[in-house]
Amino acid sequence: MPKDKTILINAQWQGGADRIAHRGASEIKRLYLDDIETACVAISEDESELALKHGIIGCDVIERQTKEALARLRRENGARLFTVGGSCDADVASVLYANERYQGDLAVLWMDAHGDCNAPSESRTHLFYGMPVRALVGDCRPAFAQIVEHPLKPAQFIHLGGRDLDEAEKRFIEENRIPLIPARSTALIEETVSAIRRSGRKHLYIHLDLDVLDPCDFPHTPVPVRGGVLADALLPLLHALHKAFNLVGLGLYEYRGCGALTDIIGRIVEFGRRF
Ligand SMILES: [Mn+2]
Repeated sequence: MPKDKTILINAQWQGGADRIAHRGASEIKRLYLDDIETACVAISEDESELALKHGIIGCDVIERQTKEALARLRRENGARLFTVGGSCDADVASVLYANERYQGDLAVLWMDAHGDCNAPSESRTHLFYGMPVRALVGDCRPAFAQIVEHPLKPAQFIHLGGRDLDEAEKRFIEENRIPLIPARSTALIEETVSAIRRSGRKHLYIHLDLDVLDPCDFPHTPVPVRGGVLADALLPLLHALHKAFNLVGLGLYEYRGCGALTDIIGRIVEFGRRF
């Protein structure tokens, strides 16, 4: 029998080459998830492992950790998962696992101020946290060729809240007709539900980069961008999506620890534990 829910701590930080995301994941584990069994991915803290390869900073260590995270998720065999990161790229393993488990019948809602969809050749920074969507669709080859055995299709993605996109990212989103829902849509829930419905997929995975939120409401993230989703709109959206779809995964990323409990993280984690 599969375990119903896997809670994975994946503090991978190498995608942003900044250990701030590692500390953020550890803080969420310590302050919000100390009373519950979690699976932890072993993450290197060695800053000498950030060599550039295949256009990706830290390619080797990121590949190794992603493989380990995926193997761990397969062993845990949860029907649903709640992952706490880490930088956005830590979600590659979790999305791959969900897509594998539900045999491609999966829509991925990518909630993020950024596109996260540069190919290695398009990226100016070569930081992998700007590339996870392209890794998932198999566009980071030769990197990840052995890990992404069954790439997702761009049509599985819906983007929400993107407002700081590079030109190459805008092109990728347009050419693949990926729906891009504005953070301040006056019909945020309806627009999101209908975009996911149009994908034709039955299962839903939500990638939640905290920088999708407006920095006035939530500033504790490494790369804040003005004009985000209002904190009061986030939980109603998550609950509405849970009601409308078969929610099988949630990933929470890019927390810059502030050393104290916050209401919004508390509510997201509570949702992640319960859905
Ligand atoms: Mn991101």
